[in-house]
Amino acid sequence: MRSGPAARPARAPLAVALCVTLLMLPPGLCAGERRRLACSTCRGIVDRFNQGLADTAKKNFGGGNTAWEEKTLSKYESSEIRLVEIIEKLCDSSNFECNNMVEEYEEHIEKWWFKLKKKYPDLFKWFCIETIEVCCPAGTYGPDCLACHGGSERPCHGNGHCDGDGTRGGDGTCSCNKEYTGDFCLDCSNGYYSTLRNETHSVCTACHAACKTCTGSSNKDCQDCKEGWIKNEEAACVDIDECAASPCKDHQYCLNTDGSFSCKACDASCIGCTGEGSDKCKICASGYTKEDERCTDIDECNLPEKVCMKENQDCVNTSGSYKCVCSEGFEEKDGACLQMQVKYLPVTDDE
Ligand SMILES: *[C@@H]1O[C@H](CO)[C@@H](O)[C@H](O)[C@H]1NC(C)=O
Ligand SMILES: *[C@@H]1O[C@H](CO)[C@@H](O)[C@H](O)[C@H]1NC(C)=O
Ligand SMILES: [Ca+2]
Repeated sequence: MRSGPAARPARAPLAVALCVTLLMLPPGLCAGERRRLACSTCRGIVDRFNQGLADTAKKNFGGGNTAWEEKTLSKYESSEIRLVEIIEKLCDSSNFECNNMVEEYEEHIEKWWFKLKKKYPDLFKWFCIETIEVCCPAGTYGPDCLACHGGSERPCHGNGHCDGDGTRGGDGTCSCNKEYTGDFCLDCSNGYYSTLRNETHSVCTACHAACKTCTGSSNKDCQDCKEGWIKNEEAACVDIDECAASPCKDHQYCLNTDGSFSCKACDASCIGCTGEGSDKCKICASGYTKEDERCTDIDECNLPEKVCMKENQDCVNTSGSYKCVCSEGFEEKDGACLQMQVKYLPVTDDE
């Protein structure tokens, strides 16, 4: 049904020029983008309009309902004052597209407010779709609101998004959800198999982690194994133990995982290891010694033979080594630990 003046918005030449030069898009595509934008602008205006209706619904009329109030309330309800209040808040001042659209079509909104809103209560439908023709009904797209691929009832069979859906832009083609593929989002993507398929519905479910492609849910239903998996005697895809081939460096150990593996650094106390921690060392690193199956730090400061030989020098045990430092009150000078010189400020006594 068509109602009201149905003039198409005039394509502003400036906007088209901007679109072509700034976005570097072919003019055809650009017009489609502009039509999509126009619809979302219109949708925004209608949302704000409805918000404005809600915000002004009880305006100035708290408390009891006297006869006077009821009369005035119903007068305000469809008054020009209320309409103006709502229209004032339809766009943020910085929103050029919105302000432009409201300015261009304000008469339509007024006409709807005073004459048509009882007959056409859905402002979005009346204004955006049927009157200024910047949007389409859900499930349709393009200048003539054609049905999306897969039909307007369930565009893309409910398994994807129809390009331009609900706008005067787009081309109606489907971008399918990751599980689905094909022009109509009925086929299963690689890694998914069909669990339901009839004329109108298609449901695809993820294969087992081991499969690249499959016909069912288990690792025996794989057509091809995913990388990192291999077919065994029972034709099931199973994890490859990459670690069996010792792929890691000398200071690393290998960790096998489902479908993959990784190389991890050995503990600092090890030279070579078979796993995480100081209890998995092949050999202990220098400064460490095996103690209860673990490579533990040697306390060089506690060896029978003194390691820090200089006078006034203390030994400090560190992980994998030790340090020789001057004792408190002594400082390093020319390779020796000398008593610290306490410096006194010269005292001036001028009296
Ligand atoms: C197709 O499957 C869906 C989902 O199970 C079902 O609702 C629908 O009735 C089926 N249609 C036909 C034609 O069998
Ligand atoms: C110092 O030596 C002891 C051995 O008695 C050791 O347990 C400790 O962890 C070592 N290292 C440090 C940094 O304290
Ligand atoms: Ca593996």
